[in-house]
Amino acid sequence: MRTSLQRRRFLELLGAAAGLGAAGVVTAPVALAAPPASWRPVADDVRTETRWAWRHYVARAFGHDQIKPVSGGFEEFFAPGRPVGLTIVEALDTLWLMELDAELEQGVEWVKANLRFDIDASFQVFEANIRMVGGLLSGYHCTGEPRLLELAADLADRLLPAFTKSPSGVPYRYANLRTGAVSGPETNLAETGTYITELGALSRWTGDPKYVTAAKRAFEVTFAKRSPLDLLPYAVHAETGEWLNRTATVGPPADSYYEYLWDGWKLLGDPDLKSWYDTLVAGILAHQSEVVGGRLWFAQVDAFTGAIVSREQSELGSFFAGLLAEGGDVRDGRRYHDSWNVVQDRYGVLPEGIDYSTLAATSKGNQLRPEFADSAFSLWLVTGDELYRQRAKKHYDQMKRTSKVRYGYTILTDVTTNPVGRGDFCPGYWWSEQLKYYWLIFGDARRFDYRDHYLSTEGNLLKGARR
Ligand code: DMJ
Repeated sequence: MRTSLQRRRFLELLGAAAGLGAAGVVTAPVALAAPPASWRPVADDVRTETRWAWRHYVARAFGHDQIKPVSGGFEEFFAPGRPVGLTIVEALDTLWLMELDAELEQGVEWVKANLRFDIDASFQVFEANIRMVGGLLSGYHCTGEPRLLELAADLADRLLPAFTKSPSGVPYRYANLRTGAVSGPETNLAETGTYITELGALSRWTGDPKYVTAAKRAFEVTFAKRSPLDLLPYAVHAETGEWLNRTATVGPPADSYYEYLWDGWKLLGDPDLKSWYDTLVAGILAHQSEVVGGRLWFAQVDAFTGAIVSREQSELGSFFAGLLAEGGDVRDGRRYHDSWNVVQDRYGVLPEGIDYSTLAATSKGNQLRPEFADSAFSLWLVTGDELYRQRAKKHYDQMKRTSKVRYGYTILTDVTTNPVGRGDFCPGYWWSEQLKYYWLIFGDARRFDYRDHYLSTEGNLLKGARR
């Protein structure tokens, strides 16, 4: 049986096929479109794989940050010997969306019984925010469990000294969760500007503006120092707010800075954020885009002269295709995704880095990355084009073929060899990102509002849960 979403799209296609324009006016006769194929079995398979991997995680690594799915061991992400159940927190909203309610309950019970943040260790503020604060908030948004919100606020309070102790307002990279000591003043754009949606949601849900105010200040300071080309170098000093280099990139460690300008506008409706996004993305399109062999790429350039300094492109940059489309530039979003699709076809699994002038792999591993599926999902939502489901399916099939091991899914050390080289760990974001994107793009998830939602850079659902 076709799902309701597919049915809606089919009716839209019928409208197009019947030549009905926007106001129902007959335009031109076209051939009747075939109904879209059912993707339900693929969605069911994603759910089965999720449950299978969860059971191994519970059996071998429950409460630890990440499973080592080859050996069956585990490891912590933030601080050695200090687990915070990262995988559980990252998985909460994914389990809820998939209606894996028994597994979700296991996770929520673990969090309520065990998770405490009075830890004498320095946590990376950016990662703690997008993964833990975001994971707890999305868990709260989906389940309504108040303890998840309390824990998110407690952790955010322990991270806030990174902002409030900074003379410039650009956050330090690390904060000690117990003492509030901060460190790591040499930072970058992603670690400066990837807070506004988690902290904005927290401000809304707690009624305390201190979180969103801190996040916005970091944007203000850096945006004000943009180059005359409207570009930003990626390295910045937290204490002075001065740039530490001249190179602009859309990849790491800048990527989610741009994403959160758009996302902050989308979730919070702050027009400053949209205006800053528009200015900076216009600068990027004017000075960083380059077409090679008919394919669109984004060079690393000197932010002050526009001179190209590198044609190396990180796999993480592929998120930018979806962002462009969400931000209204569907044409360039499609073109950039097409470019990455050529790389996916060449290697099967995207390597971490390529030189886009030759498509040679400059970094041959793959850290079980979600970005290509993320932007396929965004483009599908914006355009309704089945092409993006087909690309996401290829991404999923290749992941199953190469990364599935005895106790779960693992990173790859070399995608260019046959067989591929494998590492031994499953990053937390895998639970929050690609599993969710696959589920939402192939299924017709009853608990997800396809028209009005917000998914963070880590795939955390902060708006759009249908409870
Ligand atoms: C995730 O933690 C987030 O997507 C982040 O913005 C950067 N990339 C990793 C996954 O690759």
